[in-house]
Amino acid sequence: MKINQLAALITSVLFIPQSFSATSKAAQEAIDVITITAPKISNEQAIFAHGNYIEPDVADWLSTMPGASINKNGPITGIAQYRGMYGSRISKNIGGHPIISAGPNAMDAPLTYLNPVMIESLSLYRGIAPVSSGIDTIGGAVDVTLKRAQPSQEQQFNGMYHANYNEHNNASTQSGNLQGSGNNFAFLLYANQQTANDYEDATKRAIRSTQYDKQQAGLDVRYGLDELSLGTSWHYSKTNDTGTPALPMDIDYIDSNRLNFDGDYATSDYLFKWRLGYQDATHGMSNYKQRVNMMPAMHRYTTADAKTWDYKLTLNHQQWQFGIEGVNALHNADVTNPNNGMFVINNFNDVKDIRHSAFIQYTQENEKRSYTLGARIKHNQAESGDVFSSMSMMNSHIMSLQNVFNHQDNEVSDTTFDVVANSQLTINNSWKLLIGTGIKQRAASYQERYLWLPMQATGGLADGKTYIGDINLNPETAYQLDIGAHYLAQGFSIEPHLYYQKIDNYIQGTSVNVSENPSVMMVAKMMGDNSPLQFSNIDATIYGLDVNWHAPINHQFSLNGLINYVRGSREDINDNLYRISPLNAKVSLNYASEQWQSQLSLHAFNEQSKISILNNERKTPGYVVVDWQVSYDLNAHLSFGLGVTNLLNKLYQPHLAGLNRAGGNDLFIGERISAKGRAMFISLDYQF
Ligand SMILES: [Cu+2]
Repeated sequence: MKINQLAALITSVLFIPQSFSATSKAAQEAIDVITITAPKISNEQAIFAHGNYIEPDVADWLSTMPGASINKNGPITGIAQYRGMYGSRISKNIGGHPIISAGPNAMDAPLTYLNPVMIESLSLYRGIAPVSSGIDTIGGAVDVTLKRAQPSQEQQFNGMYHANYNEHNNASTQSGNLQGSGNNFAFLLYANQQTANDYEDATKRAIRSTQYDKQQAGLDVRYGLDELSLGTSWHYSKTNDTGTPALPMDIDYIDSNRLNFDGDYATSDYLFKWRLGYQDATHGMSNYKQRVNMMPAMHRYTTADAKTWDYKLTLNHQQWQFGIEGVNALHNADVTNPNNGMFVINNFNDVKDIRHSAFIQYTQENEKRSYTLGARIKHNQAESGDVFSSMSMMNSHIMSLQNVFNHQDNEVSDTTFDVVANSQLTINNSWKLLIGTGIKQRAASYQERYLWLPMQATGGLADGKTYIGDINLNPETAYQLDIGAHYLAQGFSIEPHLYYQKIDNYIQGTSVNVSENPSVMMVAKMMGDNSPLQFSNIDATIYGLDVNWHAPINHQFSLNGLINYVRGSREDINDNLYRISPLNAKVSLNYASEQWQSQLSLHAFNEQSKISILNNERKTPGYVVVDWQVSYDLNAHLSFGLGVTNLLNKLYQPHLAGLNRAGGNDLFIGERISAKGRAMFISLDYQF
């Protein structure tokens, strides 16, 4: 394989439905999947979007996919947003497993456990995700296929090394992997290191709390013979001193180990797959180590941990897929003050979030049409241990909240379900019609239920509001419709999708009622928020449009682009949903020859004036960013890259980046976080 097919810089997004195995191929046909394939590009596949090894946060790859964007709370803390939904509403399937964040503010959001070198491909289900794609897919599903060892009869040995350096903030990445196989066994070993200093915006203001330092390593061992394959893997991830300026604290450390056992057994008629996973993550964060905090009495250090078991078993037979899947997570988080040994708050204590599910999916296809029907039933169970705060001794309101929480029945369970129908209709040689509809449910997250003291531990909302939970929240129910058309002729293609969904019991903050909750109000005031919010069931509507297109110019040049529009509104009060991506469009000019590849891209964002008043959200103006990159393949082993991001050195504030919360910054507290000014990087790829 030529190295330009392996080029680290340019990867592709395919419109073709992805096939995961021979037997499950049929089951994928009616479903529209967009895939970013990390290393391999074959020439007949059109390039529709780009992922790259330069971004330290894999979540940033999503900005090249129609309908997707990223809520950015820090340089390596990106939360996936798809068509106006984000956080636990979007399922992330990573190598067959969910990854559960240890941090109650998702500083270790699932995609932060990845790095480019460990990824085979990143896919997004466009439209309404099939029930097979995850337990909770109300907002969509991201599916990450990890690189795995490839067992073979004959002996093989190969590997790769990637390095890049960015002069702007001294950012560097070094990663590599080694793979060996023979006698039906194989191993894959990888390691990755990413570090950077704080960056500066286009006016040379230093943006404090944007440094990062992350190391990852892993081993995958696999056996494969005839119908059977068996594998086990271990992933280690360690983050130190990493900023999250949009959140009330920064990452002091995140330390995690994941173990996985899996296997496939395939006969001519059946495909049986199983996955068993375990994750143990601990995480410390502070509001004084990496940002200036002049009030020692207000210094806080939070230690959080999560231990998670998960399983998934599936059986494919002809057009049918059956599966059972579940996750069992245990969460703790304690807040302390390093200057006061007596101070403690059990933010979350012994919180269990247990979800079991079973699904069935049927796919039928012929030349004219194909469709997929599926249903999943889910049992959601949650409970919490007793909580305590040292402040309750001095404060009757905190004592009251603590007593009420500890004396109520904290164990709840809900049965929820998803049903989905997706279909593709071939109209003629050029046109296809895609229609999807579904009803999806999601039970509340543990933060939404068990946040007993008004705090900002909200799964990364980063709105600066203090929240309180509600144990008895009803599950959300979304009624979804997606209509798309795909046109392809003479290499030109375009695929617009219109979507609409109405969500009953959408879980969202609403104003705390003072007469019902006087203690919440008093404690929130003490914490500096005069209008705290409580997670509540409201009704909401989300609709929009996304389009992607590709146009070849000649053998070397091509154009491709995206348009994304989403609108979300609350139905309980006259307000918009919070942190919704503004209207944006992206156009890229691509060049590819034997040894050279280049891409010039322009991403234009409209102002966002549809903001959530209740969440104190502020408008942002529009802007245009231009990026350019080039790579050169010296031979089949060695390749070099060079690029400039924000080429025009434009000062801009992405709407989804949030507001600065880090003291000692060149930005005021509460000012929108500016993006990085012009930055140049170089990269090197070697493979053998
Ligand atoms: Cu954290």
